[in-house]
Amino acid sequence: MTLSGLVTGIAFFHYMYMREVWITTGTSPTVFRYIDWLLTVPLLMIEFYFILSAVKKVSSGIFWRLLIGTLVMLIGGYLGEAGYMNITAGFVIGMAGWIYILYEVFSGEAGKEAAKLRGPAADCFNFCKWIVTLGWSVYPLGYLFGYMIGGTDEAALNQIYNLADFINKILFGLVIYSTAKSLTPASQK
Ligand SMILES: *C/C=C(C)/C=C/C=C(C)/C=C/C1=C(C)CCCC1(C)C
Repeated sequence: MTLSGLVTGIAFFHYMYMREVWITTGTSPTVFRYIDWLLTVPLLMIEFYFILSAVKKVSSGIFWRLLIGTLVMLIGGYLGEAGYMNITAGFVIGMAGWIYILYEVFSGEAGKEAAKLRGPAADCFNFCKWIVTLGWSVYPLGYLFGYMIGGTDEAALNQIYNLADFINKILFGLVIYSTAKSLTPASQK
């Protein structure tokens, strides 16, 4: 719950800055967005590790692999968006990082450990897994429509990224909240 609070709190502050950049310059607040993602996405990844480690002993390799996937995904995306790398190359590297994360949560050690669980922790892991698959698919779509299909469209890019952040950060928090509630003994509620 603390992590979810941090994620939405950090995003709140960055959105204040991003709003300012958009209003005063009319350009995409790419640097602020990636600083935000670089902080909040690893926190969401730690969440996967915590869901598992709350109910069983798991290796920290899960956390490190998810972190590596996150860094590859975000660094690729940033280099492409900020113009340090070809747009398509940045996209391909970003996609590779995301696919690596999906592999870990579906079929890697994290996925295998989660498959052995039952009850609220298992439901939570599964729900979060689908957020990372379906909810997160909106980001590469934003990149595609923002830079690759029909030239650069910063307004579309920002609308899609804003919507994705809104859905994904809040939904993750709500799932964790409902799981924490189900795992809390009645005497402590
Ligand atoms: C709270 C912020 C979140 C959950 C941000 C997630 C960002 C992504 C899943 C970004 C993914 C990208 C790709 C899969 C390929 C193209 C480049 C990115 C970085 C937009």
